[in-house]
Amino acid sequence: MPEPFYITTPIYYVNDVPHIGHAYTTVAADVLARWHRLLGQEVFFLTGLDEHGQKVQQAAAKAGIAPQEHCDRLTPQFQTLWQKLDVSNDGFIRTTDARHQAVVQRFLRQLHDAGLIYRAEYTGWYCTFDERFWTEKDVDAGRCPDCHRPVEQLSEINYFFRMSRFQQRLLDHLDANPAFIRPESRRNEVLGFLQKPLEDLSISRPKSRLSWGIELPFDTDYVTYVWFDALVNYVSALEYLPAQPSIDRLWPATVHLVGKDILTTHAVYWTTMLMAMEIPLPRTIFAHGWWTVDGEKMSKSRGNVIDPYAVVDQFGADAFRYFMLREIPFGQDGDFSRESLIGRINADLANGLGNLLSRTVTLIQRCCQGMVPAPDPSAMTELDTGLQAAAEALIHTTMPQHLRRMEFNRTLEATWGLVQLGNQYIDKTAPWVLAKDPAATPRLRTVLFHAAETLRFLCLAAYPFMPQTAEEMARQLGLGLDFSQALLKAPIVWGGASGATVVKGKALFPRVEAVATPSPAKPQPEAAAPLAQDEDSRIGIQDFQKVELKVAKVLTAERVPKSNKLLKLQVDIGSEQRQIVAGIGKKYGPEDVVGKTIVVVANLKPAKLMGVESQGMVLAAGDAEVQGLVTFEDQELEPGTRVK
Ligand code: ME8
Repeated sequence: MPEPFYITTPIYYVNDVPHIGHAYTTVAADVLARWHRLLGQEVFFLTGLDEHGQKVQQAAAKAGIAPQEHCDRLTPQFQTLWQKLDVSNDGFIRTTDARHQAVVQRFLRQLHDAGLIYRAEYTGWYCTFDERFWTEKDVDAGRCPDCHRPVEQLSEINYFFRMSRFQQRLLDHLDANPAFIRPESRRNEVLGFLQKPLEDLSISRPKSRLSWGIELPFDTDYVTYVWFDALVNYVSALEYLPAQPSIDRLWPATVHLVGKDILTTHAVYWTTMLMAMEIPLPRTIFAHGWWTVDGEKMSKSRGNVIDPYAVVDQFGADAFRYFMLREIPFGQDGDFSRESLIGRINADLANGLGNLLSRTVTLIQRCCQGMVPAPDPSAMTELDTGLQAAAEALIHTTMPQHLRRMEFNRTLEATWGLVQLGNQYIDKTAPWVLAKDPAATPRLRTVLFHAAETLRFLCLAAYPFMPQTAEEMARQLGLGLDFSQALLKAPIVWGGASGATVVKGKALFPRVEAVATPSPAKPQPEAAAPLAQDEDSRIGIQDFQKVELKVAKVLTAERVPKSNKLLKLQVDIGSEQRQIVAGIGKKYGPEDVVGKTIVVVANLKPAKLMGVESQGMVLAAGDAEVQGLVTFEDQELEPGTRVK
């Protein structure tokens, strides 16, 4: 039996509703959970809420309700979001659960009895926001070195965990286990942090200052520091949550996924706590990067917090999941903008994957009575074997390699490499041309089989990232795939799509017009400096990618009556024939352009010119007067080939 895969997210504070940052970590964990289930591993995926501490107490006070009521009101906001995002967590923990509190108290007593918790007076600089003390040398001009809010001097009797005792053991562990903290840059941060002597950790708060917490079992005047309470969730959950998780079977956790903001609490506090409790350490702590919005830190005061509910309602869960994991390498910081999201939806999802599925299903319906044909070995070419090899390499080699390293964006890049190859394959093999020649039937059947089979592999590759899309693809392809099964436990074998009855369905991803609502209200700077003219009119690559440029072959041309400027062209753009009205008639006559290989904009909304419908636009040089048509003179290019 392979080792179980136990993955956790941070447990989020319930001081406010969830935002895209919380969704990011949770979706990333979900992708790994789904992937490992496909591989046939036992998976336990834990998420939950951190309900104690000052932040929650303050939020409840602001709302004028008791802290527990505040937590109970906010909990569904997280749980419903996870449902909307198709998060498949096995466990959901709340730290106000009496069973979790009992485990925390047991650990506290154990450490106290072992002399690893002691009482002492401490004077230091306290940051209310971060709920922690800083020493004189840490404080930066009266401000917290972490959040930069003002700190206040406090002298207090508290209980301390002898964290300093474990510094060398932690260094030794880091040394012996290079993959313990990932990525490498974060490991180096922790090593840097451990260059300074490690101090003991205050693990209590006097009730006179903060009452919302778990009472210390050995002093009822105190509650437990929220981080000591919260971190214990990763093991307490295994003791009592439903679905019979078991600490013996599941611990040590395979991976704690966290944001870079809480690296130290996990890499130093949690690991030393575990050492003190004589519990083995997790295999990996992975700290990912930080999302900003339109280049700015996300914050309530800036009014730019992105509501994941609104994004999912507008664009769907899968588009959001895809974008978050495709846009930036996991581990690095990234910027969220509606423009980039829409760019990805149109370019990768609608024009890429959606187009591949829709043209394949349409062609199978049109040419093979809706049934995926079997290939004819005598009609095979290198194009087919190349496509098969690429699909097999993706599922059996590239995906496992990248996902082992949590390289989500590279996994998706590789997957979309296959999507592109699939679309190019259809462009090159031109099944609509083969369909016209009865002698080409064996080739036609072979081509359509390969396109459908590639999509079957793509279903499996897409599933961890985009579960709804994978289900819909499987449905349209007529594949009875049950994704709750360990479909990749044994290598999947090329050939399974033949015989399936395809069902044409709605577009996987309708194109999104970019003019929708702007990013959430962002206060405008009072006197924004005007942008330089050229800077203002520049576009990003995503804008350019929205324009679908394709190679086309001019089949026929004639003048539009009563116009000396317009020519009516019939062009082959690979997937279909189009009528395009072009304003090139002063420079060219119909006889000049027939047979030419030109470039057209294929995704322009149809328009009427002098009463004649035009379903696209040709590219030509010149301003008011056309000076030359963009053509490919000496290359044999297939109609439909993408121009970038
Ligand atoms: O820290 N970009 O909870 P929290 C990326 N309760 N990820 C982000 C993000 C952003 N802008 N904002 C939040 C806590 N996150 C503690 C954790 S664990 C035992 C206790 C994600 O509600 C990221 O995972 O402040 C980050 O670490 C976490 O939310 C912080 O959530």
